[in-house]
Amino acid sequence: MKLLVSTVVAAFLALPAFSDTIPITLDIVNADGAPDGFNRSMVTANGTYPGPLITANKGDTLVVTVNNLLNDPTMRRSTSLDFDGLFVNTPDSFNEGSSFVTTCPVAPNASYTYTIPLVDNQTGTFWYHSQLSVQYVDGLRGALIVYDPEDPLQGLYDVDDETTIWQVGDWWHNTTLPLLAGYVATGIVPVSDTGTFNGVGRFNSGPEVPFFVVNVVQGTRYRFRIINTSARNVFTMSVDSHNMTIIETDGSPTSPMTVNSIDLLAGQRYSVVVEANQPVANYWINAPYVGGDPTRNLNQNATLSRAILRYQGAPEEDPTSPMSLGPAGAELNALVEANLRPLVASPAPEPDINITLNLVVTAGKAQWNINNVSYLPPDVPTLVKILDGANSTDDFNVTENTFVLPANKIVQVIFPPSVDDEEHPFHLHGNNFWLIKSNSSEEINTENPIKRDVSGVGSTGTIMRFSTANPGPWFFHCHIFWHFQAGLATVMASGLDETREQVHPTQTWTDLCPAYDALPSDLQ
Ligand SMILES: [Cu+2]
Repeated sequence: MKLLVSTVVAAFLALPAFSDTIPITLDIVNADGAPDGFNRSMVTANGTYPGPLITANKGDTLVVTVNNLLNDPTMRRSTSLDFDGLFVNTPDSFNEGSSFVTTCPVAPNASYTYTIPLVDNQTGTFWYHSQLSVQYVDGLRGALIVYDPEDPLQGLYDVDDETTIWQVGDWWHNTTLPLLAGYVATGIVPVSDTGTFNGVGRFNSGPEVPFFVVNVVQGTRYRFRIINTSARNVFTMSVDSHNMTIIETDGSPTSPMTVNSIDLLAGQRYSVVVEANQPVANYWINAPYVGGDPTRNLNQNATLSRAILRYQGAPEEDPTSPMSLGPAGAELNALVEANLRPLVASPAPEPDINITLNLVVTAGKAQWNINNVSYLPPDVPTLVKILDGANSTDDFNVTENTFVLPANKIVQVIFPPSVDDEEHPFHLHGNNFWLIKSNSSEEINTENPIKRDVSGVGSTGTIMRFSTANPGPWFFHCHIFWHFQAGLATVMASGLDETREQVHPTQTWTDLCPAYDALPSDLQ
């Protein structure tokens, strides 16, 4: 045992020699933009939607400085950044960015630096977004890629760079404060105007904004990294006349699996290899979406959600083939999540603790309950309460829906089948989970389940397991941010004593709460 430990320590100490510190500055500013041809004020990082691409290599440390310069009163003025899918070790949990769970938001005209070491050799496709209310709906979202210089699947593709990232997302013409007020008044989740592909989209009767063009060279294999940065919509991705071979699921390498259509719920990511093996031409990349009743928003036209795969040598024009919604009928070979397997198979550990979560909506209201509790953000963040000595469930508000768990255990979360027209993409912060039962199948798989950090909860039921070896208060919520805002969230708070021992926040972090609390409500 002693030998083993010293080997592990030696391997760990060898890492920093190869790791870099990646400094990134994001000015969070209101900027006018027209991703789909409709001009509106947005919340952005550095003025663009999507925000600037963040890249790093395995083992690097991200040092992200956020300067909050927001000044548009129709949207939230404070902000907070979450780095979706990254493992965050307990000592760094205070920099994890979840408003009122691990931090307070950053006030207008203030700055904050999130320092996040990339741990556990984690690599893959991630993204960042505001984690304050539904602020990311206003545009504050961007890709975050962690490259693996020793990728075991590198032999399957030739190109993997800033040109091979596909960000699809839902887009609204109105800003979030009025949209949220409408949701609260009616209980009807806002239906998006548009879907965007790398920040470009079209709506019914809108201007013909040029579709995003993905350039390829015949005979080359591309690793496309697909991210659904939506707050609601499900996107279905396909490329006319081309297959997609999935090799990564939410940052976990998966056994190569070839399909021709992939559904992504909000927050989900996949890497796919596409071989440019067809005649030189233009091909549609189809990215139709669903999210609510389209008759509630007549701007919406999912057929217009697409991009162009353009072979070198092809004319600079739209493909001549029909704008379909992708393969259908006998042609369809769609991803079934339950069929995915990890690249390296290993069984899921047996659970020590079982938790059943029942999701119920209050009819006609913007209110979701989990086990009869609708989550409300506390005034004092969960982590602050833990550092101040919280020891049991009683030390948190009932509406924090916080599950106090021991460290170093395996927790199984069971979502019974739920009847609702939308699948809820449940997302665990700071960690990932074994997907024991996918909503896509009746099969229970403890032998070789995939690990991911967002999976759908719906009509057939879902079972996940996660380890509490990395203690902390980890948000666990629906990634339909309208539902999240309506209370569809819990906090999995593990190892409270261990958290106190390991978390030593900076004074700058400690100062965030009094600064935020002192703000008038229109600046919060
Ligand atoms: Cu939901």
